[in-house]
This record gives sequence, structure tokens and C-alpha cells, in this order.
Amino acid sequence: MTRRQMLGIGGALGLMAATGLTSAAALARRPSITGAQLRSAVPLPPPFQVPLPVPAVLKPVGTSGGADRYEITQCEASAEILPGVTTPMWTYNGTFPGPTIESRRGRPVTVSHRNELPVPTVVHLHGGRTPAASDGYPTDLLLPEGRQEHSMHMGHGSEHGMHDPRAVVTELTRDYTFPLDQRPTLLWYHDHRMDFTAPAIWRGLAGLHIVRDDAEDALGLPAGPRELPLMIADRAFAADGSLAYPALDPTLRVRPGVREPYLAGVLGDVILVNGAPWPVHEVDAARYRLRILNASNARHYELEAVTGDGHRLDLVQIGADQGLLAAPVVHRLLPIAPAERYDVVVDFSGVPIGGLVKVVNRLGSGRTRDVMAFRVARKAADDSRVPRTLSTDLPAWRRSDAVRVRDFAFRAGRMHSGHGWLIGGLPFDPARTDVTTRLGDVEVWRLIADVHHPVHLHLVGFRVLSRSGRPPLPHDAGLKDTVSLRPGEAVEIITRFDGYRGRYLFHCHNAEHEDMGMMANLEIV
Ligand SMILES: [Cu+2]
Repeated sequence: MTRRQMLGIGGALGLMAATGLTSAAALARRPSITGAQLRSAVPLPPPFQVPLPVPAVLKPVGTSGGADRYEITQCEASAEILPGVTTPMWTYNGTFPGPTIESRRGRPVTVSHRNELPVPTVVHLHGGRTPAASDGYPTDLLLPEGRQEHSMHMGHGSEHGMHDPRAVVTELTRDYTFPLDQRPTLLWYHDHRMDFTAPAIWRGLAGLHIVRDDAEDALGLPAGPRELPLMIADRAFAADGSLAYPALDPTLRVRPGVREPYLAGVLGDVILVNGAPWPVHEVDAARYRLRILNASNARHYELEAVTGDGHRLDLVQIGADQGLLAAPVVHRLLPIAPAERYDVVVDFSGVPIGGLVKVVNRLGSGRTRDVMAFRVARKAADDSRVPRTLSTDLPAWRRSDAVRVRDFAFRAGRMHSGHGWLIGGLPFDPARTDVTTRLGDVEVWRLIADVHHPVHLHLVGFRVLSRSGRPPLPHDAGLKDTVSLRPGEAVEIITRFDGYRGRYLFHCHNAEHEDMGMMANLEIV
């Protein structure tokens, strides 16, 4: 590595310039946060005042032939995220989060997206077992009406000289078809456009998609109003009420990337749950199923539920990114990286009526330490249960099943003579195939990190085999699609590449890293 490259890494980590540390020394410090925080320029509300919104469930426009059809319009809309403050956003159907889609396992869904935004978009269903044509490849653009002639000058095409002959570009509307032949779980859909995923999600392009099946329904888990999706995301607000974001190109059309201090990730100083700042939710003194998604661009959380007298409630994990665990795992503290989901049951029955249970982030400080709260409002009957056996269909891949082992380093470096985030020393190029595997092959991947990198594979779920030579952590249980690499860590995962042939991706889900090169192609043949 040349000195010039080392300086690039130091700049990206925001460490070397100030301290003269080598990257090895920087690593030894194991920074607890990867990213830099924006400060809002409007007054922020006190915590636990705004009621928790639950995103509306979208109704299909048609249900013919055993398949459901939905329509979503991507459009600019004004939202009142902070009380009394108007925030222009990019939305799915006018709301943030977008509408929730509820599906049954194996029942196909087609979502027709219409782009009325001023930029191209791409929809990816995170965690979906989706044919490549509907997986939202970053150059498979959905252009706004009349923008066809513009596309050559937008985004990566002109900026980095990358051209993707395989891109399938459509104008105004595009149908995404999801077979949903997969384990029931909480998925989420979000923008995935080449070079501009991070600011597009930040502006509001994210929504939930729940898959259910009869076996899960029969378990007797908390349900109805006692099942709550919680999309956690941090944001910051400019003086005019708009969302602050340090984009180099605020039009999000031509020049990708963020200002230098934010290269490692953009953090906000307001914690939103389902689009509301530090909300509060009234609950019965009973068990609740909380389906938690970290939809933040770069912020990690270590969640705990603390009662007014300082007791921590058990977070009984029943599911991971890709559905139910084999058996519950009890946590007091639950780390959650960007794009991860945890399905947990919390029992409020021991909390005095009127008591407040705060959900806090142990990695936060000041205002970002609070996430939300539950107010236990009343005694209530509870016939829910958490069975000892939750599922029996988890894949049991063994190392000996793997036909090959691959290594990938996720590290800062230089790309296009600027700062970048690289996989195996290379920035993303749609025209380069990084991994070719055969449909059905089992592989072990060793993922090595410099700073925090939540690594996500499209199409497949995987299991965590080890962390730096040690057994996986308790929260690594079950089937994952995103694994949180911690600074300096090497994580082994195992998966079987089944489902569909075609071009897929794997990438860091720190959305700023993803936009600045940390993505690679996975070709299943
Ligand atoms: Cu990363």
C-alpha cells in the first residue's frame, strides 16, 4: 500500500488526519461508531410525547389467479415528522414509512411502481427470494416520465464511465414480481439506485413487507394489536424543516457521495420509529411481539428495554432476518446493525400500571440514547405464548457441504482518485462479475472488516459459523441475510445459492459505504 493510499484510508476513517495513526492503530482502537452525526437546526421535541404510528397495510388492487397486485406511486410529499415542522420527503404513496404489504408464503405478489419523483429509482425487496429481473439491480432504473434522454447523464454513467449493457431501464412504471416462496419474516423495500441509495432512503424511500404462513400463525405468538413493526431510523433536520443530508450533489442526479466528514456514514440526531421522533405507545400489561428493523443508513443500536425503576426486561428473540429461530433466545441487550431485523417478544405483565418502559440505545449519547417508550396502560388477559420450538425447517448446512471457501475484505481505500469503500480491494463495477457460483452450491464466505460493515447478500439467507475464530454470538442465531462485521473482525458465513439464476449483489448495508463502492456482483449460473 502506498502512503497516498494510507492517507486515503485515514481520511475515510476520520482518524489519521487528526492523530497520525496508521490504519492498523486505527483498527486497534475499534471505533464504537462508524459515521459522523449531523446536528438538527430546528428545536427537537421532548421524548415519548408523539404516539407511535403503525404504517397502514396496503390493499391489493386485484387478486386474480392466486396472485395479488399492488400499486405504489413514488412521489414527493410533505410530512409532519417533528410536531409543527413541515418536511418535504420522497415517499412511497405519500407516507414515511411507505405502506406495509402483507403477504402469504408462496402467494406471488406484483407491485407496480410508478415514478413521479424527479430522479430515477430502483426498488429492492430486502430479504426477498426474488428472480433477478425484479430484484432491483442498481442500474435497472425506473425513470420518471420524459427522462429517457436524461439517463445517459445521470448517476454513474457519466460520473465514473461505467456502462452496464445488461441494465433493463423502464420509464414511468415498472412491475416487480415477488414469488415469496420463502420462510415467513419481516422484509423491507427500499430504493437501491446506483450511487444514490443512501440519500434516497434518507429522504423516505423505505417501507415494510411482512410474509406470513399458517405454521407461524398457529404458534400462538402475540398478534393483532400486540404485534408491532418498529422501523428505527435516525434523521437530522435543516432550519427549513427539510431533512439534512451532506450530499455532494443535492439534486441527487449527477455527482454521488457525501462531504468528507461523513464518508464513514451519515448519522442523525433524531431517532424515529415508524417515522415518529422518540414515540410512545400505550400497551396492555401483556406480551407483545416487536418486529424490529434498523432502517438507519449507518447507525448501530444496542437496544434494551428499561422500566422506570431501572429493571431491564427480557428481549425474547423468536426470529432473525429470515424468519423464526429454532427456539427462543433471551437477550437483555440486542445489537442491531443497519438492515438487520429482530423479532422479539417483550412481556409487560410485570410492569406496574402507568409505568413507562423505555427502549434505549446503549451506543447512543444525549438525545440519541432514547429510542421510544411503552406506557403500560391497563391489565389485560393474555393467551399468547412463546413455544419452546418455533420452527424445524432451518437449513443445517455443514462446513463439509461447502464446495468452496471465498474470502472478502471490506475495507476503506481509494476509488476514482477519491475515498471509497472496497470489497477485495475493488470498488463496485456493474460490468465486472466478482463471484460466479452454480445454482445449488453451498459455500463458506469469510468476511473481514476494517470498521463496522453490515454485510448483506441478496437472494439467499445464510448462517453465521464463526466470529474471529470463536463461536457466533447469541444474536447470530437463525437464518440471516445481513451480518454485522465489527471493527477488525473476520466472520464466516455459510449458505446455499438456491432459488434463481441471474445477477445479484452482495454489499455493505452502511448505505453510504454502499454508494461509495462497497458492493459486488454475484452471478448464479
Ligand atoms: Cu461498510
